[in-house]
Amino acid sequence: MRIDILTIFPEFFSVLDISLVGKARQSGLIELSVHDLRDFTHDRHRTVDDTPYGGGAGMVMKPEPWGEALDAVVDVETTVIFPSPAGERFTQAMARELALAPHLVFGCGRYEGIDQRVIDHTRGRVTVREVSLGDYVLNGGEVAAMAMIEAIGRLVPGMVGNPESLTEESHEDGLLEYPSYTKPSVWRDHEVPPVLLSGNHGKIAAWRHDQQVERTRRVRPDLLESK
Ligand code: JCH
Repeated sequence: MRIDILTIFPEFFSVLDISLVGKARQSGLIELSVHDLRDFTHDRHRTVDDTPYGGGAGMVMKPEPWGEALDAVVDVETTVIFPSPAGERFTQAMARELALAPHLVFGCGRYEGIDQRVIDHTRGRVTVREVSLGDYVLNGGEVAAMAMIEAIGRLVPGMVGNPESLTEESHEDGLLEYPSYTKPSVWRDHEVPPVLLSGNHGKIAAWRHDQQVERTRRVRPDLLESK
């Protein structure tokens, strides 16, 4: 998979070198390039923003640098993702779907966002998704893009170190995960649930499932409503 990132803060993405995605990059499974949007400006001040039509607070990202940057990286098989607080919600199912794409471009906005014509124009050419990480407001698309790249990158087919548990993880079956424990069996007077030391794999599986259901009912009852 190829990933291109368009941003005015390319240095943000240096952290990807040391994350799980770093391994996928070394193995050649993920080819990641970060592009500075200001390299697609032509004025002395490398301007990327301007005042909003219709008035209001803040600044909006100008369409011209975005048009040129997207022209430079997009081809027919590209999916362009614009992180946005106004997008559809990012989910594990979306991560799975996007992990199968040959080429992703993340358009990371700042200020109050990107001139909407950039998104509409791009949608006329390739697959475009405006995606929200969650119902809270970030200062730009970079942190959202990084979270999505980590969630997608670990699912890319052939990714080494994928545990067998990938299919039974949180949210795949609509339930939260069961709690995990390791040695020592007693720590600061807290015992590991005895069933996990019993060696009875049937009982262990049943207990873990009960824990999943109980935890989901307690902290995420919304996940049970669609079941
Ligand atoms: C972004 C902003 C609109 C502030 C600029 C680009 C994504 N889940 C999620 N939360 N926030 C984002 C996100 C993504 C891209 C950009 N901003 C800042 C945008 C606003 O409207 C009131 C406010 C935020």
